[in-house]
Amino acid sequence: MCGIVGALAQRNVNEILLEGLRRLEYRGYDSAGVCLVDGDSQLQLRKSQGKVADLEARLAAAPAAGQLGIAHTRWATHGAPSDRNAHPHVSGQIALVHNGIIENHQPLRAELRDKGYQFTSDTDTEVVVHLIHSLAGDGRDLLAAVTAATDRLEGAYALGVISADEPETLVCARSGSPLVVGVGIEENFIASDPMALRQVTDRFIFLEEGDVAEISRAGITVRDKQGEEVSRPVHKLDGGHDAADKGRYRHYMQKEIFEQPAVVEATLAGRIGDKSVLSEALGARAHEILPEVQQVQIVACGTSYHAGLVARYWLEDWAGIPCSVEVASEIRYRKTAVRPGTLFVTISQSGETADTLAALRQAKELGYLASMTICNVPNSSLVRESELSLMTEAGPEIGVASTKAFTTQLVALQLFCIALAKVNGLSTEREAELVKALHQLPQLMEQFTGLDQLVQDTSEAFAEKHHALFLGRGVEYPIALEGALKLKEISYIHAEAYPAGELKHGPLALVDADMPVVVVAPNDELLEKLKSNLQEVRARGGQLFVFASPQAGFTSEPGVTVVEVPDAPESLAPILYTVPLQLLSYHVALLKGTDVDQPRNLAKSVTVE
Ligand code: HGA
Repeated sequence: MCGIVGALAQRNVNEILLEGLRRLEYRGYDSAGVCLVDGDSQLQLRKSQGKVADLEARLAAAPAAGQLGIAHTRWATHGAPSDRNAHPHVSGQIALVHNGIIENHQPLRAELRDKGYQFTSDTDTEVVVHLIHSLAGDGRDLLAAVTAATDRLEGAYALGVISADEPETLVCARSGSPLVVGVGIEENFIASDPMALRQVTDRFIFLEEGDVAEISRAGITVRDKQGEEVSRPVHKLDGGHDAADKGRYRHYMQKEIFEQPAVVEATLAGRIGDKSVLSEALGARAHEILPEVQQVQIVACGTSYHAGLVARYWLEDWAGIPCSVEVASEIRYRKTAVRPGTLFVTISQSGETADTLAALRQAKELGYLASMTICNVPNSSLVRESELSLMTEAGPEIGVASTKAFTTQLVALQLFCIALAKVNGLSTEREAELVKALHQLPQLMEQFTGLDQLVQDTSEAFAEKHHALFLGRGVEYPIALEGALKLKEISYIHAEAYPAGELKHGPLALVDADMPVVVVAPNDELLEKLKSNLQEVRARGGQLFVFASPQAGFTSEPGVTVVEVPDAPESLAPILYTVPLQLLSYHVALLKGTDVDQPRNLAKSVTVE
């Protein structure tokens, strides 16, 4: 998704801005741009469709320097990816970068056209810079003009704005899209993600909804929605991982798959004792809230939604608590009936997923008992705005296709489900059994990543295919969904997942010798039923690829390839069986030569609706 970086310093900030953009590249984008105010108080604008490297080439051909500047990576929502639609956008002496969507851009555009403004892009963003310009024309300074403009905007925005007439000021504002201020010594910065500024500071102010900030070299003034000056805390973020390092791996996605044993261990650390989930695991308020929970509503998008679907099986089975799971972009736009005692649970890697965040904000008005988030980024909007939060300790995830974030979400969800089951009569023996399995998880995860070569050999059968089916039953059905999503995302092969029992109600019509059918087949009570479903596929010439342990009793034969996986406790199967499916999509993508870490049309942390 779009990235914003801005800086005001006593040195040339061009390289700070470019390094910031490079650090945001992993999110997926289609164009990049920078605008600096030079020593003669002139705007120096350079933009380019394509990668940050293309922008750098443009800067090498036409250098620009300045002590005040803004920069952007764009992921198009309104208007095709192109040089002219790339940000920053300029109106007179004012330049602006924007993340988000301005929903009332059409009436604003008409109004501004009537005033004589000419539009040079197809973006919703351009209306904002002309609006600010028109308001500044009424004698307002940049801060006053931006503040007045935000009153007219509908939708979501994070804005970074500069004016060549005010070379000592950087103004920014946020509503619905994340923005932080990086605090330096005699220099200050803005970014849509602290990661962009880690090379220049470790101190950050997280702006809140409706905040407008005026930044000079010496200080930062924040005003809230009501225009009142407010003091926002400065957070010191510790070192963290340097996400820019792929180490010995060819792709971030590959690195992240192989990190899973370690990050799963980190997510469990300090949260489980010998035989029980530690009550502190879910945060201080869990003691009061969990006993009141009578129902759970999980809301998420994409891969996180699949994690939620898995949790439903665990919650209903272990805690006897009814659970619904819904994608955020749906629930937020329908009338929902909320029963008393319902806990609202969001799941998101970034904690900034626009639809999930909007659903949480809406939920606050709807009478839910409380909210909880499962999230990978401390201090993100979802964490700050939820009553309970359970962090996944996956570290920065750079590959657009989520891997380690998903498996750590499953671990965190399992801890949550056990904790909730404990207050709903889960026996100490059963808890001890589940916790014993969790202790084995990092080591088993290691064994499952060790399937790499075997899966690589299997992947060759997929490289020339145009479609694939993924089957699972019970708790493995969401894992089949996740496997199909991974294949779609990075190899662009059309893949669908079905609960195996649904085959005969339609998808069986698709099965022929050209249709590889991937089956997630752990040794559980649905195994025999699953085997019957697979007979239905074989009878139609479908090519089966079965991921199963030796105990499941499958043997490879013409038309059936069994990928043998280690035996594992049933409660861990969804987490572990995910790994070979991730490896499968990775190896198929390698064979197809696609951009594994930044697949076409997709972006990381989807901060627009
Ligand atoms: N709507 C703007 C910005 C898009 C964005 O924030 N993407 O993540 C545009 O299309 O340029």
